[in-house]
Amino acid sequence: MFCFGRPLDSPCTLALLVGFQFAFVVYFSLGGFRGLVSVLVHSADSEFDYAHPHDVYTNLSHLGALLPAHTGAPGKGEQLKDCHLPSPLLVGPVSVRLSSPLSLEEIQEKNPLVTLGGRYRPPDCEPRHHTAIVVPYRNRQAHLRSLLYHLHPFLQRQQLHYSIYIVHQMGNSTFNRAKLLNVGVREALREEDWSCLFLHDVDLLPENDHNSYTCHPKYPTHLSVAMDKFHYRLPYSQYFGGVSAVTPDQYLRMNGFPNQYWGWGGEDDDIATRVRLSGMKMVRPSVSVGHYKMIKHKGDKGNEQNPRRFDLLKRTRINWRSDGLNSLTYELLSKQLEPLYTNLSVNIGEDPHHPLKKGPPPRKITPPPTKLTEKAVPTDSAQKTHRAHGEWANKTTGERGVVK
Ligand code: UD2
Ligand code: MN
Repeated sequence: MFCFGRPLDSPCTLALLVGFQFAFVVYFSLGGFRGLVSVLVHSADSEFDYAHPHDVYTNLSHLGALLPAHTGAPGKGEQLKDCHLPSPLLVGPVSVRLSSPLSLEEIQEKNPLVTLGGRYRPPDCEPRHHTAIVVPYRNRQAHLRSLLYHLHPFLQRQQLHYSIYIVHQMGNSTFNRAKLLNVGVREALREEDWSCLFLHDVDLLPENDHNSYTCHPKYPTHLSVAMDKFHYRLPYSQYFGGVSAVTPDQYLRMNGFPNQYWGWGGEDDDIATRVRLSGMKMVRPSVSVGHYKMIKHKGDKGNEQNPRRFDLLKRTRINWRSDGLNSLTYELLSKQLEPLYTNLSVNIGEDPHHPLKKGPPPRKITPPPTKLTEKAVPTDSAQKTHRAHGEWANKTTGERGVVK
C-alpha cells in the first residue's frame, strides 16, 4: 500500500521485488508447498526432544523378573488383561547405534524374553496387535545385527506380539527386494495369523517408539517418512520405500508386490501405484514421529540399478493384476529358527533379462496359507481361464506353475 502509485523504479518497488524473489527461492528450495508444510509442522511440533534420546533398552529390565511366569505352562486358567493403550513403556526418541553392533550372542542376552525364531509376546498382558516383520536380505551381516539389537527392545516396549523373518536370497542372481517380500509374507502367514505385515529394509532403524508397528485397518501405511538420509523430510509424496505395512487383506487386495523388478529401484513406486490402483490410499505417521536413521552403505554387488524400472513402471496399470502374489514362484530351501529371527533361505530364480541368465526359474511352489485364498486376488478373465484348470501362466514372464 505504501508503494502504490509510485514509479516502478522506486526503491520501495525494488525492495518488494527482491523480497518476493527471496520468498520464491526459499519456497522452492524447501520443495514447494509440501516442504514448507513439513518444515512448519516439524518446527511447531516440539513434543519430542531428539537431542536427548533414551537408550533403546529403557523400561525393559523389569520384564526379566517375569521370566519364570513367562516360560511356565500356558493356559493355567489365569487370563491376562489386555495390554494398556498406549503402552506405558514408551519413551519417545531412542538413540541409535550405527557403528560396531554387538554380537548375536550379546544381543540375545539383552533380550531374554525373545524366543526361538525371534518371537515375542508380552509376559504380563494380552497383546492387541500381532505383527510380522519381513526383511529382504542378502549379505548384510553387520546391518542385520544393528537391526536386531535395535528392533527387539523397540517392539517389546510397544507390547506387541511379533516375530522377525529374514528372507534370505540364496545364490548370486540379481537381488529382487519385492519378490523376497512376497515370499516373506506368504511364509509368515503360513506360520501364524498375523494381523499386520511389516516390510522392513535391514538398514533402517526407527528413532521414536511412538511410531507404532501396527497396521491401519483400512489402508497401507508408510512409516519411514523422515529419514536422516533425506534430511528428515519426505522426498516425494508417493514415496513408499524403506518401511511400510499392510494387513493381509490389504496385501491381497493389491495382489501383493511385483515379482519383476530385478536389481535396485522402482519396486517401491510400483507398490505405491498398486495401492492406488486397488482403490486404497496410503497413510503415514507425522513427520515428527516417523524418524529413522539409515546405516550408510554403498550399492551392493548383484543389486545394480535396474535399467528396466522406468519401462516397468509405465506398465504397472496393466501388470498389477497378473504379476504379484498370484504369479509368485519360489523354492523354500530351508527355514531355521535362529534365537533372534526366523531365517528363510529361498531360491527366487533369475532375472529373465539378465545377459548371463542360466537355467529355468524355480518350479517348486510352496502351498499358500489358508488365509491367502485365491478368490480375494484380483484377476482378469484370461487368468481365470488358466486357473480354472488349476494351472496359471504368467503372461509377462512366461513362468508357469500349479496353484494348490
Ligand atoms: C531404497 C529404499 C528401499 C528400496 C530401494 C530400491 C529407502 C530408505 N529405501 O533403499 O526400500 O526401495 O531403494 O530397491 O529409501 N538388500 C540386501 N542385500 C543386498 C541388496 C539389498 O539385504 O545386496 C536389502 C536390504 O534390506 C536393503 C534393501 O534391500 O535395506 C534395499 O536396498 P538398499 O539398501 O541397497 O537400497 P537403498 O538404501 O537405496
Ligand atoms: Mn539402504
